[in-house]
Amino acid sequence: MPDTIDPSLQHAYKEVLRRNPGEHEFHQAVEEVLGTLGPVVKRHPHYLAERVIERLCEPERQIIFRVPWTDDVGQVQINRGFRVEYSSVLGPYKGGLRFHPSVLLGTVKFLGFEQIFKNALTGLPIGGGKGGSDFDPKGRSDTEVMRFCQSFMTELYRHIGEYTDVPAGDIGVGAREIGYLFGQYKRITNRYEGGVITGKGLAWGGSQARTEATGYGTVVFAQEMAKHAGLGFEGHDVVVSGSGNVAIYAIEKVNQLGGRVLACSDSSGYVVDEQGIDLELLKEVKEVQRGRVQDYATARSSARFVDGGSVWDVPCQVALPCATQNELDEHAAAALVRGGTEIVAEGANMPCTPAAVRVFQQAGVLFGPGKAANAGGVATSALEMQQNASRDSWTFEHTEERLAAIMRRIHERVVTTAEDYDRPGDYVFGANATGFVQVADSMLAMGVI
Ligand code: NDP
Ligand code: 2IT
Repeated sequence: MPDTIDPSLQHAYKEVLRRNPGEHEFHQAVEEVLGTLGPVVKRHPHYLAERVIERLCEPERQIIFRVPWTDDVGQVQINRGFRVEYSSVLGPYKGGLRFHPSVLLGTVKFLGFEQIFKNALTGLPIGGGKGGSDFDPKGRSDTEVMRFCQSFMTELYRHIGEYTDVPAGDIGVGAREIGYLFGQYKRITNRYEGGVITGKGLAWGGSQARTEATGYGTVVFAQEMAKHAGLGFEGHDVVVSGSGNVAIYAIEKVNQLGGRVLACSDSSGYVVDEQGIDLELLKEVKEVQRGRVQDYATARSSARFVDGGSVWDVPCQVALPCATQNELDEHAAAALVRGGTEIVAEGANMPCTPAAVRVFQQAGVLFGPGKAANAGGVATSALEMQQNASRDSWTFEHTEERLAAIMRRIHERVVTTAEDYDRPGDYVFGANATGFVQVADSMLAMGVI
């Protein structure tokens, strides 16, 4: 039993291990949250008596289904689809879909568990859920992706709805996939129910600034962390991992705020560009050509590609992990500390291992966990739902201002809770405790659910 978990919560954690064998990422996400809740249940012992934590560790509903489809050469392919409807206490289940060959039930459960507390932090009426498939869109034609998405939605449509469960994108699911998914939902149900899915195109019910929201929000959160600690942001060297949706718009916002992004990556390696990443070129390579960061380096003389290396070897003041879970371990964290990193904000979900987080905290590096730092994506999804419900569409400026205000408010809530428990600067504690208390109190108000 990990000694990070307060004795009063160890039984709940043991049950999670027993009931969910082999789901290491889910165990890790639960351990991380339970590991911080000791002082909270000491102050509010009725959470223990009412078994709120045991209830929250068990998803409300888990859906697993077969996704058969035919590829371009006529071969039948079979994938597995998931939707974990984790908690609807604050609103309809809300969270993205991930299409990646590594996706297992435990992956979706870890992401759904995180999503409950993240969504609570946004202050908007959204519950927590997540879904996806072990389908790999890489190397597939548009028609294959379309057939896969249509088959996936042919099962999923019966479980979702504007007041029930509202999916969106995540790794491997962007505007193209959302279009195919929404098209099939509309066709099966004969309803133009815009609020059933978010991340839609701007011409058909999408929100301005949703594409940018996660990356922008992460950088706004990092800037708030810097301000709170009396540090600057302008002129800072920044390293971003990944080169997908979150990474690209994190880079864009760093540039707008006067920082310089020296490196970014994908699963094959990383690029360093001493002139700073050329965002237009990166967007062309990744968003238009669906290429690799190596192609970026080939097209730019100031850049070099490092095959298979760790992007965290590049010294920087601000590190923004924006790729995937457990991509930054304690060795990478130690390299960053040696290189002078002052702030780490997680654009991805759970990208830093628990050992890496300990290295940062022991070294006095400010560490913003994903639940708080990357909440701007789902928050703007909730703004998309608002616009759909009111048959309205806001300007980019208005939507971005709402996003920034939400990120500042999350920062304030997290900092206030941490101070209230005499743990100033502990963003991990602040985020978990704030999200948990809101969800727990709401659950208790609704009885034994
Ligand atoms: P994308 O699919 O757009 O991009 C993912 C990026 O991460 C790619 O560069 C990809 O490289 C890299 N990556 C993925 N898996 C691995 C891996 N196993 N090892 C190394 N690199 C990897 O996804 P997003 O940008 O949308 O998502 C990135 C992270 O942000 C995820 O953790 C997601 O859960 C989180 N997130 C996303 C939100 C959103 O709104 N999209 C909101 C909040 C969090 P490659 O192309 O080589 O696979
Ligand atoms: O992890 C996340 O918060 C997302 N992938 C976004 C979810 C959403 O519903 O916009």
